[in-house]
Amino acid sequence: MKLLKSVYRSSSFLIFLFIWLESTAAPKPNILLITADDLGWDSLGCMGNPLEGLSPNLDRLASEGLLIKHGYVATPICGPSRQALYTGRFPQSTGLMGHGVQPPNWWKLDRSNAGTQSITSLLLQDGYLSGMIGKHGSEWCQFSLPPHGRNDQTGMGRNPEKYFAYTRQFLARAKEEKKPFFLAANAHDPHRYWARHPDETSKWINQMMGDEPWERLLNGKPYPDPKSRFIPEQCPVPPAYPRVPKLKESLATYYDSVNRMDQVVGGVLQALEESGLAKNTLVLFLSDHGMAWDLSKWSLYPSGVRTPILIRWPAQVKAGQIDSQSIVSVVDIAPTIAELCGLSPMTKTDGKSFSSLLKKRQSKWKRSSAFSCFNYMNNSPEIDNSIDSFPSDLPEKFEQYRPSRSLNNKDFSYVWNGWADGNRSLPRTMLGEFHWMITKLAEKKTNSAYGDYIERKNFIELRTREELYDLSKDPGCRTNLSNHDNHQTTLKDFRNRMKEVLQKTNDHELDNYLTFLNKK
Ligand SMILES: [Ca+2]
Repeated sequence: MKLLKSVYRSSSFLIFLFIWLESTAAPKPNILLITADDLGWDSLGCMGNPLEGLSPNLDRLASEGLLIKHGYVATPICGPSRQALYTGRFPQSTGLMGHGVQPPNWWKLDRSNAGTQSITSLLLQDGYLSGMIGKHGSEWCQFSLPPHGRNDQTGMGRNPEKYFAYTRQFLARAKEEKKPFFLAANAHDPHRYWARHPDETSKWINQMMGDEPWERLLNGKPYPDPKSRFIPEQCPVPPAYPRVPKLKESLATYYDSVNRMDQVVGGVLQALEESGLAKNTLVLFLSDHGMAWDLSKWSLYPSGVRTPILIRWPAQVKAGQIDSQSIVSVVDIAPTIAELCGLSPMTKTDGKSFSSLLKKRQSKWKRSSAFSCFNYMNNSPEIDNSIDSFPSDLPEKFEQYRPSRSLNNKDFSYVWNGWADGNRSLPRTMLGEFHWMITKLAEKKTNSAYGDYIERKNFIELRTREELYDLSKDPGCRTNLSNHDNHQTTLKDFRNRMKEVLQKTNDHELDNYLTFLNKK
């Protein structure tokens, strides 16, 4: 009897303890995920860009939390990069590798993406109020509220007022429903066409806005012009490109778009501030990949895949932290959010939680390099139906298929271009404004300022099978060291690591990579 009484007493105590712990447990954090579209990693003041007034809102955000300087996306084009962000999986794992028909038939023959989770759906199932404004993310993403992404709703993703208004409305609803929230606010700047760029025509705007009526501002556009008007001569040129006036003119319009993206972020943050929910809201900012020029977008150098990751969470993360050492991959973000929000660990992810980086500087985080890849821009139904199974010579059969794989860290960039044979070219869809500009400029060979333009033009089109760059000496990735005697140990190390990643993710290019290595 005594024993029974004691058992009864201890279970009552446990139940009481459980209820008490439940009621005093820290409230779940809110998540505000903000993304830029086609933003170069070095195009923010907090990342060292010297252009005055370029990104005041993001610079402030960085100073109020933790700035991780070496973040890397999974692939340098919109759709699959965002899929990787939300699912925590690389493109070869989900089959969502480009735009158009997804996944391709040949991928589905021996792989499946069943069981792929997205952080947005997991949070929704956990009781979060979830929503999205701007560019949509992933077919696995589900939200409490319909995505607020139409061009008339967001002013083509470039109207700060519209982002402010929707965020305010969304946060009011979260407060009313007394739910933690997840909101993805995705700016379309600085995606082309850039502000005041000659290609930013009313014809293009009308085309983008479609047939439905839309609100025209005084400038005749659905979005305001940026507050900035940067002077071309003062515009810094990223290290991959020559510092010539023609390029600076174009870059000034890019930087103006960066400034307007910063205003969009400012609007979203202002709405958060006014809601009174900022303290327990984890704000996370990153870009989906680099600037829309050749050697950046569509490329696997840091200019294509590196991004700063800004994290502010006043309740848990100390302000003023800068982490210049840690390497974080975009596939690490979803598992990190899952952990911080108290969800079960994601089961299918290719990443891992970096929550230890948020709480203490001396963390156990270990990632020596980040993997990224490129497969193709667009897969069409005709092409998809004409290819039965994955052939090792797919680049010959499908002009869009240009498989590249890379490993990046703060010291080196290693790239393998499985398609490059010295003759085969990148398709037109992967050749941007810079390529066409230098093609024109290269005609004026007499001008010594244009230097090695012809050589660069050929390199942009053809690349080479294997590349290795020492970023401390060569941040613009211009001197390929893969054949240099004194870099063979580094090269070997990267090859081994690459082999491991391709094996671990069951990459369809693994056999081609092994064949390449065997010939070495
Ligand atoms: Ca993009």
